[in-house]
Amino acid sequence: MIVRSLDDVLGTEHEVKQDGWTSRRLLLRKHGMGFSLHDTLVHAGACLEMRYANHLEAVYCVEGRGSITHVDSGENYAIVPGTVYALDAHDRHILRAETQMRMVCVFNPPVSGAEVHDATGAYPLVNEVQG
Ligand code: 9YT
Repeated sequence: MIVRSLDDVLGTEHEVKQDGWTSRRLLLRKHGMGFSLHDTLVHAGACLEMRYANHLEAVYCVEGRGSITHVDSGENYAIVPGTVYALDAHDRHILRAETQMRMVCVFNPPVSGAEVHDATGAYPLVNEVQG
């Protein structure tokens, strides 16, 4: 069994900050679960265009409010506590935070820990050997 807490991550290399968000990565590839689990803050006013070409992601909002736009369809959805969205088709999306949002994010395959978005809004696929 693995037991971790946010305090284990804060101030370490697994607290990853990029423009508009801070991702606290609680479970990583090295934990062997087949997914990674992040407690992510999306900062108030952030407008993030992303497309995870190499990953599937589910995101569950527990605090704050904002919206998500599915770029190809133009569909827009409000995000409030209790909303989950799942990017099951490597969807290009734009996330907007009206207030700071706290999101629980799950990635498949798992991230290794320190990944940041590239110019396309994706994370690289880290191979099994590098893990
Ligand atoms: C909600 C979202 O996608 N934010 C960007 C950061 C990312 N999800 C992460 O690594 O936690």
